[in-house]
Amino acid sequence: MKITDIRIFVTCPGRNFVTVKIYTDEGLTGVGDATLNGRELAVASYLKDHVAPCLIGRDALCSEDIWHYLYRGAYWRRGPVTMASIAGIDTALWDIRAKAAGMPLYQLLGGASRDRVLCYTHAQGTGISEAVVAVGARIDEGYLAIRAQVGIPGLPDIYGTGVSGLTNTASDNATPREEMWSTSKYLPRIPRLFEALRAAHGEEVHLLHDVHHRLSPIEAARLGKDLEPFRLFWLEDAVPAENQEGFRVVRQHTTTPLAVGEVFNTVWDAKLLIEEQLIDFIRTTCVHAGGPTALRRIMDFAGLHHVRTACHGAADMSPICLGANLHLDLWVPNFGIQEYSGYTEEMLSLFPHAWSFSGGYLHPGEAHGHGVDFDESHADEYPYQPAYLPVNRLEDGTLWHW
Ligand code: EZ4
Ligand code: CO
Repeated sequence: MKITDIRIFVTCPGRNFVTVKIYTDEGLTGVGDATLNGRELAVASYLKDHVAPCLIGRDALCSEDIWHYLYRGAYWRRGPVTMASIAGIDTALWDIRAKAAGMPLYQLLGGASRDRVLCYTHAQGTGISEAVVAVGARIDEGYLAIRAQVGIPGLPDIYGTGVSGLTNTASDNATPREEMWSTSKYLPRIPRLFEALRAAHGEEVHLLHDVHHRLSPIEAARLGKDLEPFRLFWLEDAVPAENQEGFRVVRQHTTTPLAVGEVFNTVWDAKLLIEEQLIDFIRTTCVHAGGPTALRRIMDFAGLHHVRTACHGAADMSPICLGANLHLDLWVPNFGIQEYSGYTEEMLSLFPHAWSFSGGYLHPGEAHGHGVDFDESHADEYPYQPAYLPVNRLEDGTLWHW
């Protein structure tokens, strides 16, 4: 089965998505997500100018060889632009392989290890009482696991609160918005949030929190300790993880479970974290970690070391990424949870999908392939719009981690 064409679409149905579509001489097509929020056009150029021309005429079923051809063959390995590009191709090729086999993708991986996939969603408030109400609304919608974020008195809206964590598109955001951060104001605030959440909603609901890489190891250790009475499902991205050894300090001091890895591109970014069992959940996801070929290797490596999976699933990865993740989630023995922050109707209209949500769980569906399509006939209606993630500064103006 030969690859006859590869087309790259950058569309903005509310936010920018990079979509790869591969066509074959047998009429089968496959789609993959290659979105890299804030750097979409770099990935599109990498694919159009450097990848697609090298793949025309190759066997669409040789996805393993094509993965290594793109990873080793570039000489310049790793990095978010390269790995999102490889992911777009690899996800589309797995879609084609599963369609050719006449099966949903999870069947090719080894079949279902569970009936359904536990997911968590987001809730937030500028104030604690608002966050408590928002979490309650999510519980009423059927969610069993909820990530809670809250604003900090004396600071404008921070990550994950107000509107800032949810939208970053276009018109109002053609250059990165600037947010403000204070660790000393943040640290005592978060335990008060979870104290209020447990008092209002009880012990059963799974509660999560995302630090978004803003603390030092010893500060994160303190926060983990302070949160222990409230039994979090996890504390996410407690410190910037370029320095994997930093997690040793956090780990030594707290029994709050730790999750990290949404910005990782390869297993090398998490090798020490996993081998030393410094984390409980690895957050690598299809689009940023090189597609199903690479992600399942990371998942198996994690499984050997008692680390469970927790694919990143915020709305700045397309519904194709979520669909592909769900097949890996249904199969992987060491599954933990799947992030699911949802999509607008406009986004979903461009990406018809077989996955479904019910009672706090997702399922990838039984469609052949990964079950998510791309309606290219409407692509022109949603042209790319410049948009960036925010940047973050301390109160004195120092640029900080966002
Ligand atoms: O900020 O996907 O856990 N989810 C997150 C996300 C990230 C965005 C960055 O592009 O941290 O909301
Ligand atoms: Co996160």
